[in-house]
Amino acid sequence: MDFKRLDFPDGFTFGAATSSYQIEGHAFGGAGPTHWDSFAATPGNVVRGEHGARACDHYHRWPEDLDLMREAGFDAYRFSTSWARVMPGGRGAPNPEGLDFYDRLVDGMLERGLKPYATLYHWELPQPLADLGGWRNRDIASWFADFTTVIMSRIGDRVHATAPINEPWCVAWLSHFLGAQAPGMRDIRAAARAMHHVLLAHGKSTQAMRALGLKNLGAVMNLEYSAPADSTPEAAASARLYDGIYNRWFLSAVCRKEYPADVLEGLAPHMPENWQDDLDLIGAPIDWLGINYYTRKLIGPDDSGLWPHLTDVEGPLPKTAMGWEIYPEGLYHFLTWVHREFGDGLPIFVTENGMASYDRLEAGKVNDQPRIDYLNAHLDAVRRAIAEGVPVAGYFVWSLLDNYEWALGYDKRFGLVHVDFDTLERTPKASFLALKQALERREA
Ligand code: GBH
Repeated sequence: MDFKRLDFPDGFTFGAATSSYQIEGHAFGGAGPTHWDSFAATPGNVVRGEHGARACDHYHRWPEDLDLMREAGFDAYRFSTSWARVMPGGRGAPNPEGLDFYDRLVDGMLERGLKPYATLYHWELPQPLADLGGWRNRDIASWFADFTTVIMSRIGDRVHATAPINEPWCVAWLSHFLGAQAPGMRDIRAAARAMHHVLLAHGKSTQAMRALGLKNLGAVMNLEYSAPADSTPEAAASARLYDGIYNRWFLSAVCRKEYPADVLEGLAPHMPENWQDDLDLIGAPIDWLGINYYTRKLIGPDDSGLWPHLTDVEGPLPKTAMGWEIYPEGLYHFLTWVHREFGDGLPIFVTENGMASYDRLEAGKVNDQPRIDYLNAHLDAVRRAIAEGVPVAGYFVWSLLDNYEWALGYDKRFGLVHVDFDTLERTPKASFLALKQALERREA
């Protein structure tokens, strides 16, 4: 890597991130069905119909995986808890085995000197709640607050920091308007409701954790840089609206207790009644902001005749295996912009950043130089933001392991550690070894 630990401020947190459904193996330990299992079982939704039933078998191999975290020299591990593992029906009786699992996992982190950063929801909604309308149903905010209380009563005393929901845009827009993730809807009314309810759930969950006396509560947003596809005013307006739906909707609500007017123009007719009354709760104080950043998009108008009239066109920059442009400047932009416009002095974490490639194991090694380059360039953007006074407090690589990449199945590999999905053997890639070297603590 092009950096050493000492190039970052004292106490800067380095970590890696994962999520429950993508690594644990949902078939194990008495977890209930989720809308991701249903989505994956419906032909056409997921590449080869792949699902998370076994995934990386982290459910059984977690000690080995935490050992890898420690070996890399990380300070913190960002993981998520599966609602359906903890409460198989989504509501009602908890599954003791599920609670025990997260209890052991958190202790395992502490034993290895890793700070636990928990995300309570990373996309696998219990199917019984999906059957009741899922994120379209206002009650989801209370169901989620109840789940929050159950899981955090068990592990909250040892967790270092917590965010209720990973990437509200994905939960709401990607899943209910673009149809790309469970439940796979393409419906503006469903989307508008989910856009509001996901934030209400964030607020209620935060409130439940405050009631338990927990601290260090944050929010994790996925931000995507939007650039106009060409030099027309129409493209400029489209890119601006994309930024509104993707980025400003969530940041404005949580940090300013308001929705941006340009997005409301399209969503207001479909919003649940009296949404205004919820903004106080949605915007209750938090302690940190998390940014997941991967790429940028070139945006222009479309001719569908339907709001929001947006389309994206292929950009000219080098791309990852996801087809996503590599654009580190976007991370610099977001760190400085979020700090200036929304942060109000809050510490900012890069809670995810990383790239997919089609890595191959050759003679026991994986040479993933492009990932090393990607991480270098983005960590450089982080350092530039810090040098300008942005309080960036930590950086988490997505991801520790190759894992279930949602609708794209298993062959887009994001891991620092290669996973053979037949034998489940883990092999640290070159990027893991490079990071380990950079993170080494040497006596001055
Ligand atoms: C993260 O989301 C997730 O938190 C994580 O679970 C996942 O494994 C990881 O990314 C890698 O995908 O080209 O039109 O599909 C990132 C949010 C939303 C970022 C979609 C890129 C591309 C839009 N992503 N976006 S499109």
